[in-house]
Amino acid sequence: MRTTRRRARAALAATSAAAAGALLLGGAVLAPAQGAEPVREPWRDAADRHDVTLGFALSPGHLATPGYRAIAEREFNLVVAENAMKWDATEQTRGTFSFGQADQVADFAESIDADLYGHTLVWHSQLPGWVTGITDPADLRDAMNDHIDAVAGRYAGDVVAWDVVNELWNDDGTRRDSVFQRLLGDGYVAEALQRARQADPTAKLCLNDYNTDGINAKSTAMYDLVADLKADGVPVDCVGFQSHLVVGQVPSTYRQNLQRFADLGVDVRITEVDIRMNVPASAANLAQQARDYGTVVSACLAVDRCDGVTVWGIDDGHSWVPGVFSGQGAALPWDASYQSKPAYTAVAEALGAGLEGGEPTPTPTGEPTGEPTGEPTGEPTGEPTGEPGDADCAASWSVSSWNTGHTGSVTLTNTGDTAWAGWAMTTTLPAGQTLQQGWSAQWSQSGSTLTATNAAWNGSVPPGTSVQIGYNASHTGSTAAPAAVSVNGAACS
Ligand code: G2I
Repeated sequence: MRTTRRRARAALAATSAAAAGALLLGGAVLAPAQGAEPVREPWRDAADRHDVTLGFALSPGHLATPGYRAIAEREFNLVVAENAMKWDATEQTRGTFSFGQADQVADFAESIDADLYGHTLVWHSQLPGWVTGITDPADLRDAMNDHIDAVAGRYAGDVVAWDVVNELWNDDGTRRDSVFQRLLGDGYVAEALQRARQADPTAKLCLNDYNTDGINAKSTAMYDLVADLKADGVPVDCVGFQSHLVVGQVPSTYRQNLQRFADLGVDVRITEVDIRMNVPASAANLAQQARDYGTVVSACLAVDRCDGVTVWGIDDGHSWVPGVFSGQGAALPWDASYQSKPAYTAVAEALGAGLEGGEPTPTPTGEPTGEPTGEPTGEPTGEPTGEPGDADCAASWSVSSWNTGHTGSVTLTNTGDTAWAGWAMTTTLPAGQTLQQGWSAQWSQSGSTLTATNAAWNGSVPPGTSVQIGYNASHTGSTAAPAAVSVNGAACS
């Protein structure tokens, strides 16, 4: 075991010295880098107020680049190794462990007083050939146990959570083929979790996957497994949702999915978010990407057991996306020159980050929305109000309920030809429903009228794009979705 200490996150509400020190580098303000933009409070300081962590995937070699390093030091209070703690990086030869890069990641996390997140112990990918070549189950079990003992044991006490098993599912919810699945069967997941608990009794132990972000066959398979593991007393503390997303496609059930896992009694985390698009990036896609990042962060903040959000990298110049998805990229909140993108501001605003030395939660420069007032803002729709045939919006409303409450997920789509420069949605809640809390908008209820006005970061909605918002409500029996929805006074289809 190394001797570094775990960061006491809740005790660190104050602005970090590292963050303040990183503001200036060579006389230039680095984050955000565009001179006309206000300088935001660091993400990590705003995140501390919510008792969540904002993380990034670190490849330690990039720290030699000043622009990268300054953002890393300023914005994040959690660090995960992008590759350095994987099996091929730590045990390329059986029984011979190399922790050089992994230690650099751990040391950097400690140097900025950030949590260290462990990724990953058991995964079908980035496995050395000697592991995939094993044919005897007992031999593989020994190899897996020894690997977990060595890697989790080395960082025991330092790592707040481990992705113990990564990507165990196919998209249809069946088990993914791997040497572990083939030789050890379904039980390898429980075995790995139990071994990890022995190796590091204090780290939370997680299962992590992609395409499990909304409610679907794959996430339901994960859900059922976690329920079974907990029923059997197997140590599973958390589930990671990678959220490698496509612009404009945050699943409508995103928050609801996080909540159902939280309700099972595990913590959740967005572990690897990036939001890709065709490149070169259009302004419309960058704006949609900002809304999507805001939706992701807001969803986490709306779920009590969500520990935080990790971005899979910092800048578009160091991202796995272009190498795997031809013609796509621009998936991260900073561009390849370390200039902040609209997504950076959206995350800051979702966290309630204020201006440095100034106002809390300001309206971003360049956004035409102004303060949401409950009234339609800016140029409304160009259409008269109220006629269903004149609608230039579409609304989809889904409700997921339990005994006394329900969650509503709402997608509002601009079906007109003109961008919404701010929006206000109104509807009538069925009798007995009372708003408790909402996200990605400012929500209020007066009598049975429910209103949601845009947040500062999602007011601008170009034609053909959508915003996703949601809320929790109590109910006295009826969990029906509202019958009719209006945006800026026009009835939606
Ligand atoms: O694929 C995206 C992520 C999906 N979830 C699990 C994550 O661990 C995974 O991360 C990516 C890294 O971002 C890439 O950097 O995992 C890839 C491997 O599956 C990483 O790519 C590998 C390249 O394939 C190797 O050729 C290269 O040697 O990165 C290695 C180190 O640069």
